[in-house]
Amino acid sequence: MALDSDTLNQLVDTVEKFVENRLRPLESQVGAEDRIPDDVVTEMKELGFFGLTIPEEYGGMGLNMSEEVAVVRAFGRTSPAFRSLFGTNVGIGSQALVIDGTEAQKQQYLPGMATGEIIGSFCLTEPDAGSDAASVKLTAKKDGDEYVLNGTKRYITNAPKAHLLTVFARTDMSQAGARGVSAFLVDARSDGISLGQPYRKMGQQGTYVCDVMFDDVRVPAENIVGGRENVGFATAMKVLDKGRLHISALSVGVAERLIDDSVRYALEREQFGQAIAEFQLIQSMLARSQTEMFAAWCMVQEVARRRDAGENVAALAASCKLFATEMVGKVADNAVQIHGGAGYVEDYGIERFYRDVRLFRIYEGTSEIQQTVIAKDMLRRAGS
Ligand code: COS
Repeated sequence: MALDSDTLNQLVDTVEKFVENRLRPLESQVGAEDRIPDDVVTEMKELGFFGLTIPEEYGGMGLNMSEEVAVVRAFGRTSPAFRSLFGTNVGIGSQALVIDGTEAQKQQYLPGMATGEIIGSFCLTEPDAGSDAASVKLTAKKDGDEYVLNGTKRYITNAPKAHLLTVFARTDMSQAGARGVSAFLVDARSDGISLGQPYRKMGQQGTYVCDVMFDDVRVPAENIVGGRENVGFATAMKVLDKGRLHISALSVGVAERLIDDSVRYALEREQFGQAIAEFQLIQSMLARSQTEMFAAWCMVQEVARRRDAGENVAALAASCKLFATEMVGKVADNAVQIHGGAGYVEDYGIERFYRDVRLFRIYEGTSEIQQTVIAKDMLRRAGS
């Protein structure tokens, strides 16, 4: 649905205040302890953040893409770990169901996801299937009115907390690529599922990521997303089109935060008898950061609008993710440079953001994969 502008402004305002007053003071604690305090999780559930994009008829807020990017941008102004907590419910962990699920599947799971009672995870990546996502090897063999799943999923965000897994598995063993893949809704507590140790990561402390192993896991046939075999790869790609816009908006929000911090520091810090903000080489870093952040935000808003209007935005979403995630990498690098020694040590939190944003260029499709998607679309158009 489209909210009226007052309601959307109120929602963004609520998020901005929550980020400012509640989350920002906890950033260094979350970074050090590698966990988000339980009372914050409860408050986020109460504020409805887990259900931002889940349709209203299932208890969510039903934000469209333009509204989602506005809210996610506001969440970008603090450590990405906080957004990750509900990010899979709002994004890749629920959207296969929202986009392609049957009515019965939606009714069964979406209300719980909207409240945060059910945490969803998206299980696509495997030890040998990352960028080449169509080559998934995890098998789902039909046995009566069930499927039996065997294999391993890797680097699964929120898996340690998940109740519902969207698992992409090979149902047609005679097809090596995209055509033989189906999406399943799997109860994370099913017999035969085990979890790896949570990964120790370069950044984004406070997010939970591990491997998920499937050993003869029996899943009812009715849990195949949309009730259709061998169309799961297209479902995954549709989910990722949306996810890539979401990560782009998040990148814009983080960039704004880092630019604000850099401006403040440049005005305070004095060298050679004046604030370093007076030096044109510092101004150059600030101006480039601001310009590229603004360009990314214009792209994100335009593509979100076009998706809401029903356009296929696969290549445009890839363009946004490529540009916005590379942009925030440069902005974070400039922020460290402007802060100098203060940017490299822990105290100001800048080095933490520098490490956190590195993931944006990797997950939900690397920068290289985004270029592949864009170029393939260009060549297809030229050929048709
Ligand atoms: N929306 C709907 N359908 C799509 C689609 C999209 N955005 N993109 C592809 N498809 C469909 C295609 O239409 C095609 O269907 P048909 O076989 O019926 O024609 C099918 O999916 C296969 O598409 P394609 O041939 O383009 O697949 P490739 O194997 O070449 O892979 C890439 C495409 C590389 C782009 C894909 O594997 C990818 O995005 N990889 C990165 C995965 C990723 O982001 N991983 C992160 C893990 S999740 S955090």
